[in-house]
Amino acid sequence: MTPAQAHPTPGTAGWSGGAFTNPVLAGLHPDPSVCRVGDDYYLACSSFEYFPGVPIFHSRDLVHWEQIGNVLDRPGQLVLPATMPSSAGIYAPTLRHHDGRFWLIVTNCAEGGGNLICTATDPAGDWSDPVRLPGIAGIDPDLAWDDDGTCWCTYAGIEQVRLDPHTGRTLGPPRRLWSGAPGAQAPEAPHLYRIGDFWYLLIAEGGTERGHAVSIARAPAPDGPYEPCPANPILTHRGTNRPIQNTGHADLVEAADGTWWMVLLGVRPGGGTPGWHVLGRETFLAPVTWVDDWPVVGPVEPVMQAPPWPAHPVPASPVRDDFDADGLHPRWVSVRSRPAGSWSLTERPGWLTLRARGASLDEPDVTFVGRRQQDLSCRVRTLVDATGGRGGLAVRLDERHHYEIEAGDGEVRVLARIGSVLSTVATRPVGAGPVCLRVDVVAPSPGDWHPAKEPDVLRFGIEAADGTYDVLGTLDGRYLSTEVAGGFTGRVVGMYAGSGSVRFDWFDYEPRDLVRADGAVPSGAEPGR
Ligand code: 6LW
Repeated sequence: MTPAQAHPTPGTAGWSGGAFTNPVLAGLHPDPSVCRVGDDYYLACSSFEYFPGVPIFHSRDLVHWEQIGNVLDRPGQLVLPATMPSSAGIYAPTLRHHDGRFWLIVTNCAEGGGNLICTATDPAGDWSDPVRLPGIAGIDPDLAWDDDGTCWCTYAGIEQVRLDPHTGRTLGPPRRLWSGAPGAQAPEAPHLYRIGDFWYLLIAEGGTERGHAVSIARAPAPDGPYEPCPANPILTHRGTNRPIQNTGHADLVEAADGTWWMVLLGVRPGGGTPGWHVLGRETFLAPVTWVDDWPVVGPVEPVMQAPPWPAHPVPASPVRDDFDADGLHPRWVSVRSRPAGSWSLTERPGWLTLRARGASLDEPDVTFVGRRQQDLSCRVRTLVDATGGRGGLAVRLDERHHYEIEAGDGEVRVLARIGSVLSTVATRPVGAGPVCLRVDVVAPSPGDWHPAKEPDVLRFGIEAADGTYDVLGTLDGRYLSTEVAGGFTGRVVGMYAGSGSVRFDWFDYEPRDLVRADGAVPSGAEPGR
């Protein structure tokens, strides 16, 4: 690990001077699957223990993406039981458009889950109730249709079976296809495409950590025999000091102009060695060329040459959600479920009211409404009225790794849960009435590196009406990283209730990639999305 790897890279997708910045979908957005309909692109990601599940995005240029909904947004479509560990749940969708409909196939890795298909004519929803696929026993399912209408489902292993996608019935026994490099860990994430004279089988191998890679094989027919690409793996960053690591789990799409593109997951480790990534696995974009009928993809860089068409920026997400709308924006997620009665936008109009179930973020059924942390540095605040209970602002990795600042019983507390250790970092008496709780997440400045340097620090405190910030506790961010917590997710920041009813007037999420280590924002800093 070199100091170069410690440097923050641009986190906000943008497009200027003929270049775009990666990731194109920052924060916990792994396992991207993409399809094109005319000039419109659609993309879906994994969502694990969060409800609603499978966020779905639209773009006109492959760089700027706007969330248009979630595929699994009704309790009837998605049950994630309290017994389910975090990082289980919804894994690795494939999104395709076929026969006038969008098809989404995905695995629910929770008890009673399994593989399922939902369809929609409008990808923003409503999506159908799931068709269950009891005959498909692996994760990462893919759907592809051949010319005679046969539907092939290919999944991790790599195995394949013919499927009736309308009923979920498999037709014939599954067959092993090809498993990447002999002995490679975790052949998974298959996607099957008919391109020219060949069927191509794109897979991930090497595991989703630093050894992650993308490989490909081709065959004259969907069921083989498959010939591996002599240049495999066609993409990997293993053993390099590139700022983007763990590159793998890819999907291909042909643009309307005939150019080819790859979306894939990667991470941005920060701090010293071994490097900690805190935002989860993110979605990156890279151009693809073809040589001898094999796809060629270069290293994935933080800044890359823009596609050869005009940019189509999407509206920036507002910094503030005032909770004045009739419903919650699709970006808001809850842990496992969001039952009626646990939240309300009408109980006190203009406020989000949360009613406690589990007593803390240690509990699988905590009442929590949050959004993905998408920027290496950011400022998050919320105005809380805890007169009727106890609750506040949390940065969550999972049940065993979370920091929070909470109000209740006449005081504000900063709490840190790291594995089996729970610490009250600070307490401060406060007067009656709403209090503004704030956390500044600050990544180190470029050049500020030493072998054990943390990836970021989190400063929790109270903001007064005049903007004065009283920091109560500063915590090391490495303990809210995937390398420490394990699993497949990243940070989610949000509001929770630990007892009674807690009301939130507004919630601000402000990218601050230019925040200096001392917390000051240099003049000219863009507030961002
Ligand atoms: C997913 C697998 C993977 O099923 O991680 O990186 C798993 N790839 O394909 C969970 O996201």
